[in-house]
Amino acid sequence: MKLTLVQGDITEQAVDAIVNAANSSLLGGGGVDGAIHRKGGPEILAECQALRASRYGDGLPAGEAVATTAGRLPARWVIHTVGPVFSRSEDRSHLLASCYRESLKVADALGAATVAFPAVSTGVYRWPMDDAARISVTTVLRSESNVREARFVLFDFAAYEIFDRVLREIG
Ligand code: AR6
Repeated sequence: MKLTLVQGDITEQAVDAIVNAANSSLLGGGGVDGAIHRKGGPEILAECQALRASRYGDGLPAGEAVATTAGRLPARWVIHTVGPVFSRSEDRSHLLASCYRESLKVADALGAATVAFPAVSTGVYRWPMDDAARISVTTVLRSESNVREARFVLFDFAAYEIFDRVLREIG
């Protein structure tokens, strides 16, 4: 698997699947989640509501992932994953790593060859970017997957620089 980095907006990526940093409700929110639902249109929310009614009555747990249509976005699918809220008193890094592993499993099941990831948990959920970059890059590099390209899409240049440095150190 090739790991690439770009600075940009994940909703504009022409890949097979983009990953959403969702919350357990699957019913939308701010940040990446808000942008995906706004630009992708109501079809995404309709599928999320159906998933709540069928498989996830109590919500999607942190660390898990599930796919829907991408509606009007250039991608074919949105893979919704729920990152952990950062905590100084409890190590939740296994849950953050799980978001990337489970998203890649869902991508494999879909037959997606190209997948774009945001920096899950680094916005509203307050995970420090440097630590998140380390966990995310390590997990993706170690994952067994048929995905050809895993693309990290960093919203601002500061985040891009951090991922770039971590990738040089680890990759
Ligand atoms: N493209 C790429 N990255 C983005 C974009 C975008 N369009 N918009 C923001 N980011 P966040 P979380 C970056 O808050 O921390 C929502 O309300 C952003 O700069 O979207 O996992 C959900 O419904 C940050 O680095 O996700 C949940 O309630 C990163 O994406 C909660 O936020 C993630 O920030 C999830 O919080």
